[in-house]
Amino acid sequence: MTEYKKFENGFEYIEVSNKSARAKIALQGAHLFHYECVGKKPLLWLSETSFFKAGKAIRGGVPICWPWFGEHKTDSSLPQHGFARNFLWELLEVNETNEYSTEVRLQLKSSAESLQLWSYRFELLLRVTVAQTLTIALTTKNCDKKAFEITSALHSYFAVANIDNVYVEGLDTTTYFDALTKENKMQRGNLYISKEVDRIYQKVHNPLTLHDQDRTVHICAEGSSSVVVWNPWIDKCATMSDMKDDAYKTMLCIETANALDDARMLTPDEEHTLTAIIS
Ligand code: TA6
Repeated sequence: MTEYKKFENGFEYIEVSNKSARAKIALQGAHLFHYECVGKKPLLWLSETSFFKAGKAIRGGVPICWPWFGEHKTDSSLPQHGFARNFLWELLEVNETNEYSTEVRLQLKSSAESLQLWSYRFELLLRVTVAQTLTIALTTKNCDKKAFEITSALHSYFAVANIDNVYVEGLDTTTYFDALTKENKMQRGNLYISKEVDRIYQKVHNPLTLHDQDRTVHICAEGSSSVVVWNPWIDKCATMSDMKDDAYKTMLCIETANALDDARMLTPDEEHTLTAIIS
């Protein structure tokens, strides 16, 4: 079943439910902000104090960072994480494949507004498959006459029971850029979170496993060899207007990305798909 809904302030989203799972996707940013399998806890974390208003990304779920990840390389006045998450996308199709799987397709095309921010013509297609496994596929098409480079991320916020009892398996011996110290380091063993973590792991070619207190979440990627792991911890969390002070305890971002050296160059008419497969 698919329902078209609005918050009181007119913020539009669609709610998809089938025999496997239920999901909510805002038209702004094609932003998946809820996903839960039947009989299980929500998979994605959503801030209790998130804004749901035009032009401000929802805090939680899976924001789409595109066509740059983080701060713009040369113009810090441009929005952090690009503009795709702040623009209104077009709902193309909801395909109820069967009772257990639904595919939602949303599109964002370059416009006079986007060309103000980034001077390339493009088409973005997001496909979200709501089933026992959640699949999120972001396809970029270069519709311009010149090549362009993108960095991007499916900035997934995962709900965890208690950050103190969590670890991420699968990053052992990979190198990462520590955005806090601006240093390159190597991961030794599993990743535990006991302070602010803001890391871009490079050359990751294997699935990751998020070990939560009472569940494990498997994260596979296609079209990506970089992973961002972020938890704001106490001090940074306290500075964020759309996160409660203790929110850091129940969330962890593990982001399927094309970041840093994993940036992607697209020639005219070329396409690239960044996919996260979460189960
Ligand atoms: O993905 C990690 C990160 O780049 C952090 O540095 C932090 O800024 C986070 O994204 C959230 O960014 P946002 O712009 O959504 O507040």
